[in-house]
Amino acid sequence: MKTSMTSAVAAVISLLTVSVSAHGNITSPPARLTGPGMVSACGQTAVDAVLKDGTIPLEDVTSPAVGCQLDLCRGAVFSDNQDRVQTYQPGQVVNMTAQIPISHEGPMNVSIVSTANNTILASGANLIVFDSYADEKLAVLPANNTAFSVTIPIDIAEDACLVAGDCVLQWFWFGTNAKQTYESCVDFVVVSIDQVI
Ligand SMILES: *[C@@H]1O[C@H](CO)[C@@H](O)[C@H](O)[C@H]1NC(C)=O
Ligand SMILES: *[C@@H]1O[C@H](CO)[C@@H](O)[C@H](O)[C@H]1NC(C)=O
Ligand SMILES: *[C@@H]1O[C@H](CO)[C@@H](O)[C@H](O)[C@H]1NC(C)=O
Ligand SMILES: *[C@@H]1O[C@H](CO)[C@@H](O)[C@H](O)[C@H]1NC(C)=O
Ligand SMILES: *[C@@H]1O[C@H](CO)[C@@H](O)[C@H](O)[C@H]1NC(C)=O
Ligand SMILES: [Cu+2]
Repeated sequence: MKTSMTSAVAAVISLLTVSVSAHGNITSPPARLTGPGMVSACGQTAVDAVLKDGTIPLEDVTSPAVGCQLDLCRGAVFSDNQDRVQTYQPGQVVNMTAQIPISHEGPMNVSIVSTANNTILASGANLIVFDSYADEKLAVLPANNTAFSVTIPIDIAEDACLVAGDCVLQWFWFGTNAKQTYESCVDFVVVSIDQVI
């Protein structure tokens, strides 16, 4: 009995060890990943932390180098993600999926961020907003926590988001009590309908 008890405890502990380091990220569309550009900006230690847990909160990224922009896309940079750029039209509905292995209740939004200045584009603010997201008190999360959609604004400035790397759809979630921030970014360009035709 002692042995099976010990191994049961060990199994629980190992489960906890695994799950403690898994919180959330965007799984579709393809979101920014790490690469050599992020190693240059943030350092190998920070990148190793993200590689170890792709759902890590900003606060747990180890020893980010000075100049690493963790508060933009968790430090991931465009140069590492040039082959992941999505093309959207104004008014297009973009389906997104997230994984949330561990919940921490708090606000979430997806907004268009100008990467040049890490500022939310006026027309792209709060394309979706949850005042209360990832509530661990719920037995099951609402389906829209992990599958939702945003609409590319119809009135997006004509000269905004024309160049790949300029704009990201940033998923932002803050676990209020946990004080943990999660970010994933989808690089995209907006083409007008005339350009498509
Ligand atoms: C999301 O996390 C998984 C690990 O669960 C990782 O494989 C994947 O690269 C991460 N994606 C992003 C966009 O961070
Ligand atoms: C987006 O999701 C909706 C609702 O789940 C679905 O009806 C639609 O086909 C999806 N669109 C794409 C392009 O996958
Ligand atoms: C929406 O997300 C941005 C980051 O893209 C964040 O700065 C802002 O506080 C969020 N808004 C709310 C209401 O949580
Ligand atoms: C941030 O940069 C974008 C793109 O260059 C620009 O449209 C926007 O006005 C800038 N916002 C601020 C607050 O500087
Ligand atoms: C998500 O779903 C819940 C329950 O189904 C609903 O009450 C809530 O308004 C939805 N939130 C958003 C932002 O769509
Ligand atoms: Cu946590």
